[in-house]
Amino acid sequence: MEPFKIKVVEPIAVTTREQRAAALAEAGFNLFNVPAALVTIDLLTDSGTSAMSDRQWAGIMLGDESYAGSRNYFHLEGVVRRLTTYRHVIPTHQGRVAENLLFTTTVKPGDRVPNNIHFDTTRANVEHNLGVAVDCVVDEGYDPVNEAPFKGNMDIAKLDRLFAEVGRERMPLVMLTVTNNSGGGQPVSLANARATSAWCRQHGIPLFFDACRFAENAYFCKQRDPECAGRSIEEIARAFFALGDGCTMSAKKDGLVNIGGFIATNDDGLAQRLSNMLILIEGFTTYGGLAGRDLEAIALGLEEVLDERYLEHRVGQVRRFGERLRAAGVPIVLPVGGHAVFLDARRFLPHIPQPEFPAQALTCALYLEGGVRGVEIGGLMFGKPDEGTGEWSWPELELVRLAVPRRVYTDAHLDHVVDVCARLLACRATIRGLRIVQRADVLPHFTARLAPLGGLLA
Ligand code: P71
Repeated sequence: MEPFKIKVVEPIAVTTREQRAAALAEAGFNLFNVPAALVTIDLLTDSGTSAMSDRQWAGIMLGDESYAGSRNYFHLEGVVRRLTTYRHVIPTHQGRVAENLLFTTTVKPGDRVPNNIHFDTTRANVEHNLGVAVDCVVDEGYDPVNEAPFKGNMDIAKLDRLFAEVGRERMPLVMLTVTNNSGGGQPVSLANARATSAWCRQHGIPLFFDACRFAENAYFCKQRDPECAGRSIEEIARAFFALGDGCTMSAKKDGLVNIGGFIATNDDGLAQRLSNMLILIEGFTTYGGLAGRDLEAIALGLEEVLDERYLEHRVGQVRRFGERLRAAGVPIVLPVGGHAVFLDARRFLPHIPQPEFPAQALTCALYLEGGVRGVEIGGLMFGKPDEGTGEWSWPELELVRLAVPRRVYTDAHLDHVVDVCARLLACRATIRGLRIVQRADVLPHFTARLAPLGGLLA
């Protein structure tokens, strides 16, 4: 059962199919353009959508809004130092700013940045600095039916190959994303983090964690790795962080807040450069684009998220959601990750070829059928035309992510989503693909407009 009771409630939208059909057309078949007031169950993201605790709301009232040296900053600094072992704690208003700071201060044109799998904002920030983002996850990370326990692991042989190709001078840092969002929210094992760290040390390359979901990753380690079984979540998390030179973090995930992030590191010179850049784009070093009250909520959220009863419920709810989908015959990525269930659109809609955006078509169908909003992680997000030839390259995976906000929905809400998926499965032959009408070059999925090629969506 939920290890909390519900103190504040918010009504959810009830819409008709006609309203949803009109909203989809208006939105250019892009769910980012649909007003939240027309969404019944919003699984677009687990980012910034958490319900805060009464303790966090009380903390909000203790916000110290001084420009410099807010007491909430020192609270956050203390919590992050203890958790991560990193000395320098630089707040940002969300994760991608931490990425922007990191890559603008470390990446030169032509540099390679390996990661298990870059999340889209991470990749975009590397590329914005004219670097090349290289995904080096183990092969099973791309196999949606392989039930290996740590499918987020880095493939050290892929790091070796990249190094042999470009050398130390072209590799300013290595990133490791825990859990591996774009690969299905799959965890990285402590042994793999250790091996990645040893590789980095051996080659003199800094290792940074993308720590968005570090607590969920630690919980998986505790469950699946005998080495971690007897340790607290905090101990496991600290063991990870201690292997690196720093981390970027969107606190909108495991910080259990609606806005916030930070970058932390032990590198004094880098911290200085990051701080200078922070002042240019975000604000002074003790608030980084946030209000004092936000810093307090993050400090408290980072403590709450380490509670094993919370994590057991959190990860368990997502797992049960996946199990019920699986029982209904819906093809999903296995094993179920920590923050989301990923529908495998290739198997759900085998009749739609990748250039017709099967995962985006499924995302639209889920909304039309039941007011459920997921997000496409496939050809719309990661496919792109070659600058010269115009020929498209496509990602390996065509997924629809149903991300579960923390402490927001009950299992009954998720049962509705399972029903919607089952109904669509029964009529899947009527779902047809989409074509692009309008597309931006950077992070195209946010603003793209599409049109249906017929069938259910037309
Ligand atoms: C997620 C998000 C947020 C998002 C992004 C794009 C479309 C929809 C929602 C953000 C992450 C992340 C990882 C591993 C960095 C960021 C950026 N994820 N790394 O999964 O998952 O953090 O949003 O605070 O800038 O829905 P930010």
